[in-house]
Parts: sequence; C-alpha cells; structure tokens
Amino acid sequence: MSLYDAILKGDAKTAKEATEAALAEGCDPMALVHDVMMPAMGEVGSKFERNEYFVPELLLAARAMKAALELIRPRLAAGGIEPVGRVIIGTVKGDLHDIGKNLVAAMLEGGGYEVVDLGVNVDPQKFVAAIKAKNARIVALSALLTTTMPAMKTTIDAFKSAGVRDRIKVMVGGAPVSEAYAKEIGADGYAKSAAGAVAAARAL
Ligand code: B1M
Repeated sequence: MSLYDAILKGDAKTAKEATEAALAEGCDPMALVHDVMMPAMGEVGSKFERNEYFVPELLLAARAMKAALELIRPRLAAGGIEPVGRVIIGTVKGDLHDIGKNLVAAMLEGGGYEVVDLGVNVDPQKFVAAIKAKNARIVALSALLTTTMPAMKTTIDAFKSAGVRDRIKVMVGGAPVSEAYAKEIGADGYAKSAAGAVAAARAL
C-alpha cells in the first residue's frame, strides 16, 4: 500500500513502513510531506465534508500522518545551524489540531530556532507565562478552525493586558487564517505554510 493510501485508510503501521522505504530510496522528506502526505490529509478532509468519513476516521488518519512525520521530523530539524532565536508555539484555545503546528515547529527547528512547543488548546495565560519564563522573541499561534480563529485575537489581547506585547513579535497561521486576518487582529506576521513560517520568523 502506498503512503498516500496508508494515511487515507488510517493505517499507521503501513504509513511508517512506506515512509521508511521512501526515505531509504532517497526521497526528499519535504517533497513527501507536500506531494504525498498533505494531499492525503486533504482528501481525508474532503471525505469528511462529503460525510464519507467521520471523526474516528480523521483520528486514524491523523495517527498515520503523525507516525510518518515522526520519521521525517528529525530530517527537517537536522540543519546543524546555531540557534538564531527562541520561538514559543502552540495551537490556540479550543483547537486540538496539531499536525500543521508540529510541521511548523520542525521547520523552525531546521531553520535554526529553538522551539518551545506548548501543545494544543493553549490558554492565553499559558502563553503569557511562557513569554515571561522563556525570554522568547517570537510567539507563533496556529488555528485550524474558523471557530477558534478569534482565540488568536483573545491571545494577543491577553499579551497586551499582561504587559508583554511589546517584548515579542506574534506570528499567526493555519488553514483558515489569512494575511488580512492577521493584520485585522494586530499580529506582526503571517505564514501560509510551514516553510513560509521560517521566512516569516526571519523577517520578524
Ligand atoms: Co478537524 N477539521 N475537526 N480534526 N480536521 C478540519 C480542519 C476541517 C477543515 C475538516 C473539514 O470539514 N473539511 C474542519 C474545519 C472547518 C472549519 O473550521 N470551517 C474540521 C472540523 C470541523 C473538526 C471538528 C469540529 C469535527 C467534529 O468534531 N465534528 C473537530 C474539532 C476539534 C477541535 O479542535 N476542538 C475536529 C477534530 C479533528 C481531529 C482531532 C479528529 C483531527 C486532528 C488530529 C490532530 O491534529 N492531532 C482532525 C483532522 C485530522 C482534520 C483534517 C482532516 C486534517 C488537518 C491536518 O492535519 N492537515 C482537516 C481537513 C484538512 O485540513 N483538509 C480538518 C494537514 C496539515 C499539515 O495541514 O494543519 O493546514 P495544516 O497546516 C499547514 C498550514 O495550515 C500551515 O502550515 C502547515 C503545513 O504547511 N500552518 C501554519 C498551520 N499552522 C501554522 C502556524 C503558522 C504558520 C503556518 O505560524 C504560526
């Protein structure tokens, strides 16, 4: 079974084996992510919209995608570059999607950033505490749901209330987020993709 089909069917074991085989054959890890894994997740999402898949199938597909990404992540992060700065990353409150956020974290690590990953469903106050404790210059917020995008604004507002907004640059991203939305909520940067996140962090 191909890696694409393994993710589509939620078969983590086969996804892992197919990824190992592709990497052993010399496939570019980033090409695997963009040309095979993300299209497979896209099809999973389309099936969900057509009521052919339900939440259990999404979970299985996510598990298969994560199994494959576990093998790819060290290669993305193996830049061997001196740390250029520290980034705090998390998926905003109410949102449990973390595959894209994990990819962004891996790309940032590969780009030489030290990444503090707060996980998913992160309360604004948890971001505030991390900013105070970790002396990071950039905070990266991810959201995958139209219903959790407003939590990005709530989080930025919490930075202002806590008096830490001026210490950091805020970068936002995730499938429903746009550059216009980033400006509207007062973020400093926006990236459409994981690779774009590295360029956005550098610009900030
Ligand atoms: Co959910 N889900 N989901 N889901 N899910 C979507 C997002 C959805 C589009 C599916 C659909 O209807 N077609 C839809 C959202 C619709 C909307 O908001 N309008 C949806 C829904 C509705 C839901 C639930 C509400 C379903 C329900 O319970 N009825 C529920 C919500 C739970 C919650 O969060 N509170 C839910 C749950 C789940 C699972 C938990 C089952 C699972 C997630 C598991 C996990 O992440 N550990 C899941 C999955 C897997 C998906 C889909 C199928 C795949 C998401 C994914 O991983 N994509 C998704 C449909 C889709 O995307 N086609 C869907 C691959 C990933 C690499 O891409 O995350 O876009 P992405 O990340 C990209 C960019 O966006 C960007 O870089 C990444 C790589 O290039 N990026 C950033 C991301 N963050 C960034 C931050 C940056 C910069 C770039 O800077 C800071």
